Amino acid sequence: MKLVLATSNKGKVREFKELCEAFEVIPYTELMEPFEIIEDGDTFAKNALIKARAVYDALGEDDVVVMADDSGISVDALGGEPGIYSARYAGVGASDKENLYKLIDAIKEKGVKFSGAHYTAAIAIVTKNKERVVHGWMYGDAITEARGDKGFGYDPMFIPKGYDKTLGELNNNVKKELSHRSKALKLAKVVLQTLE
Ligand code: ITT
Repeated sequence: MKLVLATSNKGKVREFKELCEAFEVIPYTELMEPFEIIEDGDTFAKNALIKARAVYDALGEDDVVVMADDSGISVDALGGEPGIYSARYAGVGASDKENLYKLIDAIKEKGVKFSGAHYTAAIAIVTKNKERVVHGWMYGDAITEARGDKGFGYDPMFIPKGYDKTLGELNNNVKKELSHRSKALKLAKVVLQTLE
């Protein structure tokens, strides 16, 4: 069984590989030219399914399992923004840095130094006969400065609950243990076992 990951985000690929040591995950970008997928769903789950289905169809093989991750950060002081728009918060094609500093500025504009926040990950699994979506969440605070360079995306401004450092500063093992992605992936592994 070939397990293909429908993402072109290098940070996600690195984390999936670390979290899936027992089996091989192949990013679809190693099998074909990456192509644009319009993520026009109104939930993380719908967008994860859109990505997984698009790559499954493009591969055109029956005996393949495709997994996709749609994720983002939701900040309480901003009414849950950017949420599903996290990747394009500073505009379509914005870099991780541009998104990060736009979010820092948006929180500062509310007149606070930090806000409760959480990450969500929806992982979709698509095979010839089945489609499933599982979720994971990580809670903590979004702060108004960037600290550290570990992780990716919004990690330098996110302090997980129970810690006093950002995911940019903490050892990678902390994120591996606590993250929205690792929690969703634990459930995804259960789904994968039912396919075998
Ligand atoms: P693919 O669609 O190709 O998977 P993407 O980066 O566009 O890549 P999403 O649409 O799911 O993926 O957007 C996720 C956004 O949320 C993106 O800006 C990430 O930087 C951010 N994000 C998601 N998980 C994160 C994490 O674990 N740490 C930091 N930022 C994260």
